Amino acid sequence: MEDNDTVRNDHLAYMRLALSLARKSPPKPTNFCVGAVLVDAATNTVLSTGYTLELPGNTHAEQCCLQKHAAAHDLPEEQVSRALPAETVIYTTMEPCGKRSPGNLPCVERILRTRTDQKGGISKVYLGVKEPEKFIGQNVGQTKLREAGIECIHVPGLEKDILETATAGHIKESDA
Ligand code: HJL
Ligand code: ZN
Repeated sequence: MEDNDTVRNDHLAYMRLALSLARKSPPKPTNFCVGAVLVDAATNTVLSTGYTLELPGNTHAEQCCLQKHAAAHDLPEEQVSRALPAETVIYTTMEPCGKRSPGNLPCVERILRTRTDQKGGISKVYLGVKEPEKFIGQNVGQTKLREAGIECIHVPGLEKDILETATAGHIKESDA
């Protein structure tokens, strides 16, 4: 018997959508191409989508998702929680970053910030793969989220495609 959560939301379908978004990200050797989908789990509807470098600047998928949703409600990203339903969740092909290059706020902080007012904000993060230890060593993203009471749930099944897409712009050993 499937639990209610599985009945209401097709996690793999949302992860596939996130992967199709990740494929739109311009490949670059210094980051990962990631896709993200913000979902109202109560009504099973997509609120916003994003992919790495979709918005101007050095933008991450989760960041684009939140910034686009905020902009659609005439809000700055810091106040996006005002436009988030009580059961908001995010699907991302790669676990959110806990650390970024200087001057960029990590996506974990952006997600935690949605929970600072009385309303729920983002309560669950569904992720396709952990971040490979290539740029920042071990990503502390999931640990930070869990410590703050946000559930991090691995959605299995697309790891190979997600990693191939994420590293599309990387220099392969065979090319060196
Ligand atoms: C996630 C993204 C993205 C990454 N991770 N979850 N979503 N690009 O959209 C993580 C990776 C960083 C590099 C370079 N990638 O992006 O650790 O310049 O992209 O801050 O460490 O850091 P910047
Ligand atoms: Zn990030």
